[in-house]
Amino acid sequence: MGDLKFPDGFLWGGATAANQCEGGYNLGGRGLSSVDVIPFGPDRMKVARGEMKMIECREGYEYPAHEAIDMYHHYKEDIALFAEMGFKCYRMSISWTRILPNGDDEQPNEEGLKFYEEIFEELKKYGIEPLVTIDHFDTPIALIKKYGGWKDRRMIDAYVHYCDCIFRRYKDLVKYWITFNEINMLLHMSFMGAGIVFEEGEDRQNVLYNAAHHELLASAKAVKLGHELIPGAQFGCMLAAGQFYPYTPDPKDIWDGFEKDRDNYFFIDAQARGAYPVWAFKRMEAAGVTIDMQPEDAGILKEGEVDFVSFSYYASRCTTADPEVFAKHARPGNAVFKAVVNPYLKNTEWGWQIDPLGLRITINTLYDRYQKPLFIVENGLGATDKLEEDGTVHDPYRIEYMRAHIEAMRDAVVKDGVPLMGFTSWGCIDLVSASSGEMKKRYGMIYVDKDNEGKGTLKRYRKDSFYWYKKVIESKGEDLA
Ligand code: BGP
Repeated sequence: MGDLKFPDGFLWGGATAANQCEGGYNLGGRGLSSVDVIPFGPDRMKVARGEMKMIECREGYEYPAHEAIDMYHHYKEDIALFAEMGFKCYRMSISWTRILPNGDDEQPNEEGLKFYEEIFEELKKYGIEPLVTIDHFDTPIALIKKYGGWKDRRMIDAYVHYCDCIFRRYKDLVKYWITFNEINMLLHMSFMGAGIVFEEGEDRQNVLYNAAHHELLASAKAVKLGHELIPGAQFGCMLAAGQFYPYTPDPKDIWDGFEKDRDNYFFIDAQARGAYPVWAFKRMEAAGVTIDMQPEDAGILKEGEVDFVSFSYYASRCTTADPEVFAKHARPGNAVFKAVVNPYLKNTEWGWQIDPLGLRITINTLYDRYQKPLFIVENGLGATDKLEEDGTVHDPYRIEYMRAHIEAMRDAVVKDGVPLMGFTSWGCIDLVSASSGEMKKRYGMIYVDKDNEGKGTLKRYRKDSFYWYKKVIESKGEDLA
């Protein structure tokens, strides 16, 4: 049994993002950010994808990020609960506009800086290591108005200035950093990922790949600056991962999956290898995409290689080159990644396919490709929970999901020998869903009393999975019963 333990120093924990849990959107001098204007309801996806312009809060709409679960006022209580579960690590993000309300103010907002400093001090009290995402679906509205978000190269300087402010202030408190959350999401949810609203007649591919270029340069510059300012700190990139499987053994399907994986790896190739892969230039050329490549850019990418590769994993994806088969078996609903249904897998209530072995496959693929330490910074099950009258929440389905995925991760570590730095379970406390804006889609091991209509006491409750995960961490992953 002994060899089933994860190594000492493995960073067990949970993950959240400012925009999905913090609330207090207009408090403490905070400026408006992209996520603050992404509404609940039928227009959400259109806005998140950059297909409907909404860069201010409008009458008649509900904006779940404004209050979220009000961690702004509850963080002490929440961190105490994380500590009770035995967290070694807490992944969170800093809200850019809490630090720089207009995104590029010369002087940072002291109240915002203080807020996160207090959080980091609180974590330190319990020996919890923060893992900080610098930009988790978070583009300042003022910069969207000024530059059109990441379409514009000037975003790089604004971002690096933001990094400079937080690196200097938190250099003694934060050792692990992630430059951009799910950087490949820029291709799928362009407003949420990069503050991009498509204009009439604009060449979308051209816009997207230039925005990607800007984010990649910004990431590289941040890594370089961070290494200079915070000796010993480690910087990671972050991928929305999940291998594409071919629907059939037809080589055309294999190639289709291969190409779709490459669309995502494109970003991580640049961040983890410090250069664009050669095929990317060919593909861009074929698609008529021209990147604004300045003479210094290749050097910037090279100097800004990340130390580790982090990723989210919820499901594998399945694809086919045959449009008719694709149409017939397409995943229903407003799926973020276009894919077909894999008949071998079960679905969550939200139609996400459950594939724990896919996690082992993904971990090994990423390690084969990059040979850098990996970090699973998101994984979990979004499900409906029921708060019982006695304050308990019975969530065996979540325990089952987590057990299977932790087992697969353990196989990758113990049997395959992949160096994995840690595992932070997504939405360790219930929070607002990024894709649907719902509270009902709960990932937490801590229940928060709030519903889709925004009603509830915001009181926190321990679910059954809370006690289960505590035991997993205590036993270093050996006891998953
Ligand atoms: C990832 C995001 C998270 C999170 C998660 C779950 O894409 O990085 O912010 O929300 O997915 O997705 P959802 O909230 O849509 O269920």
